[in-house]
Amino acid sequence: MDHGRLGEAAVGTLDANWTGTATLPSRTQYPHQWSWDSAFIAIGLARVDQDRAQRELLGLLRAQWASGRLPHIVYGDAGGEAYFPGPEFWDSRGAPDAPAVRTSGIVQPPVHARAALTICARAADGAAARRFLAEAYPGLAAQHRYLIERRDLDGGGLASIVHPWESGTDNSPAWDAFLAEVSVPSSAFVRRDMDHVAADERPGDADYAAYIALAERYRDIGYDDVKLLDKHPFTIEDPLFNAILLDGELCLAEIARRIGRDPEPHRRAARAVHEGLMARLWDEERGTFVARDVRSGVRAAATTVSGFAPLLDPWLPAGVRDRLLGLLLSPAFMGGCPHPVPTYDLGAPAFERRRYWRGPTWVNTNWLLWVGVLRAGRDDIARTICASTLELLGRSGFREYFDPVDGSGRGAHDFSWSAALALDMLAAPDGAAVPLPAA
Ligand code: 9WN
Repeated sequence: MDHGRLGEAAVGTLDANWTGTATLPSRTQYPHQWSWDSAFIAIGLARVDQDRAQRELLGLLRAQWASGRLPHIVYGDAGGEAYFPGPEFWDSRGAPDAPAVRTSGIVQPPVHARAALTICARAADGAAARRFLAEAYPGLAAQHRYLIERRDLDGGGLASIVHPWESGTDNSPAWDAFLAEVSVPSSAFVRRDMDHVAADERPGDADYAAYIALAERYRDIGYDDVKLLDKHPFTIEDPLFNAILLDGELCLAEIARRIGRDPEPHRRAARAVHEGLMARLWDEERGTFVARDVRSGVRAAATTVSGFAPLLDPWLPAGVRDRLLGLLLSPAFMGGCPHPVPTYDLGAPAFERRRYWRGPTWVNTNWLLWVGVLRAGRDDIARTICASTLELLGRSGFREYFDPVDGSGRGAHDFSWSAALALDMLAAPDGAAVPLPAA
């Protein structure tokens, strides 16, 4: 499909998923507002509709808890049966700091500060864009403060995730060994996620039961992060989540500078995450960053796409950066399949071409890697990632994820962030307009 038609189709998909206040990731599979989806969607919308891009992000921020927690789902009118778990499951209204609107109780990677800065970078009216930044900044700063103050569980400089859904890469093989420690029974429940998507493209029942059990555990301690180390069986430092946190702090520093606030606390916070990433998650032997259990110090054995996310870190030592780029280009990832970048090592025994987060290529991780390699000064790799992502979307449509070997689409159809990030890449394939805020 030529790029003009691809762009028109992307706008059509985003229009069809717009509710009037937010963009649903998918009308069938995910019929509510999701947190990091809205950030990616706002980045794409900023290319075609400033007003909607700003409303997408500001609307999400209105569902923020008083503690700064930005929930991963904001429930709309789709009805309790449309998606499981629904609002009753999370019982957010039972938490003292929750907002009036019904939400989940967990978070997702904080791509939102980058989204806000990107919206501003695309705005024709500079004064209006600064007003938008001033409106978004307090919520974004509170979101980051929550992660840095409440989720750095032992003072090591990194935020922990307490559920695979918080990673955004929910079914990643990186969680397998940690999930095996979670004792499941949960209450009885009915899965809704296979009503529209084939079972072999979704998590297995054992993983799903562990997700529900873990979410219940967190809910039942009242979402009280002080109790996590004692009472919660899944507290993991993830390289993707923390690299996005670092990048987000640098974006916040730039936003602060533009609206006359002090950028320094954000730069210091970014630097602390950098120190934590290097000290805790860099695996010298494997030449990549890996997830780590904050309680036991045990590291995940799986080598996944999340390990490349620290390319977003401008302080990465040259030797570390070059080893990461070597692995990225190797037959295990970009060099080993026609439709990169696979989310998991192509040669790993547990690699699966179709199952969500256990091998398929995703547009949001490609987009993050695109920004990461631009940050690393590798415009040549950025061009390759951009071209192959757009080729895949032209061939198979705005699917949720793709088989990296034959390029076929998998998961939900008409998926919003696939369309939105296509718009961003189509507008500047060389990444010339991607904000890379000063370190
Ligand atoms: C659970 C909405 C979300 C994305 C996640 C993706 C998937 C949900 C699910 O869909 O997760 O949050 O039910 O599978 O893994 O990254 O935000 O698109």
